[in-house]
Amino acid sequence: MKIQPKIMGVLNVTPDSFFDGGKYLDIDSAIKQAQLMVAQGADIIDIGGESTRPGAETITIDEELERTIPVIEALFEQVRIPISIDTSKPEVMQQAVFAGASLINDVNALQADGGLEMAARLDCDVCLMHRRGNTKTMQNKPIYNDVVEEIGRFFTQRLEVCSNFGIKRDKIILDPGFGFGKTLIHNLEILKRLGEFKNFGLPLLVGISRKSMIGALLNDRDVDDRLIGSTVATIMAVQKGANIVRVHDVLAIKDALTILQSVEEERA
Ligand code: 7PJ
Repeated sequence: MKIQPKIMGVLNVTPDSFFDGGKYLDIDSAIKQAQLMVAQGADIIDIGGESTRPGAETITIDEELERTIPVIEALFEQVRIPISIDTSKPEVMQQAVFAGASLINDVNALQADGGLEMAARLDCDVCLMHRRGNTKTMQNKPIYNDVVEEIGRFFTQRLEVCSNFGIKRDKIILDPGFGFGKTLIHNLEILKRLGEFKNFGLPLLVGISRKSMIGALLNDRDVDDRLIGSTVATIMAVQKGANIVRVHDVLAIKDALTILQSVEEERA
């Protein structure tokens, strides 16, 4: 089995993201962190200007542009790997791509007004993530009959809509959206059955890194102490077919993947 997943390093230029919020608000520290992640083995850098943690405040387009665009411009000059923009706002997608981003990572799966038209026009890669509700409502007791089946149905619908808008299927990446409107048990079921999403024949992206599901499984472990748990869960996702892993801790994940790949390929 050939396992060649890509590592997407998270770079949040926000004051309030749950793990790295406030750390990379100025351009210099953002660039330094991105360069560190590249040196550690990141294949993609994902820039986010708006926290999507449960209950987070929404911000204006201008605020999101001010936070993200200068960082993307600087990164585009200084790093040689693809830059992804974590946004749901069409205006931010556009300016981010003009500034050098080549992947739109939308936790809202292009459901904002104008999102589909913009993604079609920009003609770059798009990650469609599943979530239930929005950041304010998504943790209100989500109920699913069969969570994997329902996410799959959502993917089918969004792929059809994307196709109608002229977004080519080979540009699309799917993500079941761990923690977005799911209970702990739903998240476990999604991870266990992740391989079922391979039926779409598209790359799968997963973001588990330091999420509350890891804390919950480890006796409410604080976010700073979830590295081992999130590394193990991320590697399990890779073994079940994840092609891109969105992580805060590039070095740990790179090491874990190196071990996994060496064993699978029986070579050093
Ligand atoms: C995800 C994301 C995820 C994708 C966030 C966090 C919350 N984008 N953005 N997938 N999570 N595609 O990092 O915990 O799971 S923000």
